[in-house]
Amino acid sequence: MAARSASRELNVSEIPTVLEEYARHSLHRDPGVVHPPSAMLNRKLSVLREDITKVSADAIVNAANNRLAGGAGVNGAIQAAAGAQLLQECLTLNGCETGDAKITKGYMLPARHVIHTVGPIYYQHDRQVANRLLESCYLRSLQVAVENDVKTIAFPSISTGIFGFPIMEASPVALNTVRQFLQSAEGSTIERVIFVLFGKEDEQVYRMTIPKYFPQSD
Ligand code: AR6
Repeated sequence: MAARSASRELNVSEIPTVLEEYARHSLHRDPGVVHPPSAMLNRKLSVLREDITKVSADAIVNAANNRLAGGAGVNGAIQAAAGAQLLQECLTLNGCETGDAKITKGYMLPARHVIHTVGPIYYQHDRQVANRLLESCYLRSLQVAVENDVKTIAFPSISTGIFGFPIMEASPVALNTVRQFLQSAEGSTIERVIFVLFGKEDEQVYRMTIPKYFPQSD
C-alpha cells in the first residue's frame, strides 16, 4: 500500500470492517470463541494501526487524565492536532472521574467530537477493580456517543501507555465491552467502532483477540 502523506484524513468508509478482513484472510479464525458469530456485528467493527488524530469519525476517544488537562501520549497528540480551543473547553468541564467520559467538540480535528475518558492507573488498583474501571471507560464513552448522536467512533487503547495496563489484559476487556454494547438495544444506533492502535505489537494483540469476541460468521 502507498504511504499516506502526514496530513491525510482517513474516512471511515475507507477503513475495512472485520467482516471484510475475514473475507480477504487478513483476520483468522480462533477456536476459543467467547461469543457467537454475527455478521451484523462484524460489519460494525474495524481495527487498524494509525494516528487516531487522522481518523474522520463522528468522534474519537481521548485517553485523558482526571483534570482533563494537557498531557503526553494520545492526549498530547489530540490536543496538538485539535488546537488550543480544545484544552480551553476541557478546562470548563470540572474534570472527569476515572471510568467516566465527557464530550467536547473536535475543533481542528477531522473528527466532529472528542470523547474524553480517564482510564485506571494499573498499579493503583487490584486487578478486578482495574478491569472494572477500564470496562466502564469503554461503556461510558459509548453511552456518551449515543447521547450525542455519534454513529462512528474510534478508540485508542485506553490505559495501556503511561497508565501501565498490559495490553494482553486490556484488549479482551475493550472488545468484550464493545461487543456487549453493540448487541444491546442501547447500542443499536452505533454504525462503526474502530480500534486505532499506535504500535505494531498492539495491533497484533488486537488481531489475535478479535476472533474470540467477533468470530468469523460464515
Ligand atoms: N493515536 C493512537 N494511539 C496513540 C497515539 C495516537 N496518536 N499516541 C499514543 N497512542 P497513553 P494512558 C497510544 O499513554 O495509558 C496522558 O499523559 C499509545 O501507544 O496515551 O491511558 C494523559 O494525560 C498507547 O497504546 O494513555 C494521562 O495522564 C495508548 O495510546 C495518561 O497519559 C494509550 O497510551 C493516560 O495514560
